[in-house]
Amino acid sequence: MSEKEMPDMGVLREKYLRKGMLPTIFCNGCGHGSSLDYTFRAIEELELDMDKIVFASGIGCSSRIPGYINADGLHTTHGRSIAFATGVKAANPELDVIVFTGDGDATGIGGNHFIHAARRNIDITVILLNNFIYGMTGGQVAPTSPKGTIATTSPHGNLEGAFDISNLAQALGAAYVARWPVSYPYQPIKSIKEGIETKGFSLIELMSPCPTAYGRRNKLGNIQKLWEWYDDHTMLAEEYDKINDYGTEAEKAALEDKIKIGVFQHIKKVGFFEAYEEQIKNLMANDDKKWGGV
Ligand SMILES: Cc1ncc(C[n+]2csc(CCOP(=O)(O)OP(=O)(O)O)c2C)c(N)n1
Ligand SMILES: [Mg+2]
Repeated sequence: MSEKEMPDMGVLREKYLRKGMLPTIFCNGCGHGSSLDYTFRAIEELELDMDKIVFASGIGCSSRIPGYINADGLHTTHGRSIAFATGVKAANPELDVIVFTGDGDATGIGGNHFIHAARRNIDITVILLNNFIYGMTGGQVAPTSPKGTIATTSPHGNLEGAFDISNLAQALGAAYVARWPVSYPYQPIKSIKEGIETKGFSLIELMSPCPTAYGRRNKLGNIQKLWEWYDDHTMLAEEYDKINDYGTEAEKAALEDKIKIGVFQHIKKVGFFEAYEEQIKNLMANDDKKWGGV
């Protein structure tokens, strides 16, 4: 995977976990712990200084993650992690700011913060753990829950269409957008690394199984079944797009059942704070034109 010999996960957990916070609140089979491992691995491979990273999160099982990392972190209010992260980056653009958020946190109550941070190309990395449900509060339907989902608030099946957050981020011009199930061990690590290294707004959406609040009610309570569901319901972007362009009508219709995965967007563009610093520099250099003639 990398040129450098990597220590195994046990060594990385020893190095990066905040031991006093253990055990985690995660249920058996929850994918959120894998996302934490993948992040440790990405940080190790990039040889980042933990004193120069700040983690931020909102509320939810996924949002508990910064508490388990031995680095500075902000565990904020539901849906507001991106607003806090923006503030941290504004105060000190030297820091790498990494947000852990849930699908409910980022697409429901925090939807507008997400939209405008992506649109403004704020230089933060958002790791969004999508388990298709409000996990922490016991399984209410989320904006990401697939049609037909059985949840405490949709006991007869969800009638709404699911929110494709990666698609939205692309439309907003985010610099980096990728989606992977946590059952893929290598690609999430690579995407987290690329996301951190990309200037501007990065979204890494990780499909993270929730056997307790989502799986149990949807006949996918056994973790193996959830992983098989991921296998059956995901398709690599290249293949998906080919079918979408050249497939038969029947093949195209079958895409309705598939979630596209892969790296969707990787653009070189100036991040918001970089542009801001540049503007200040120019204004200082042209003091007489400071107000732009206004
Ligand atoms: C303002 C506010 N509204 C509602 C809640 C209740 N609440 C806590 S976590 C949560 C949902 C979290 O879901 P998600 O972000 O998907 O994270 P998960 O637990 O699934 O990882 C909700 C609605 C809250 N804490 N604060
Ligand atoms: Mg969730």
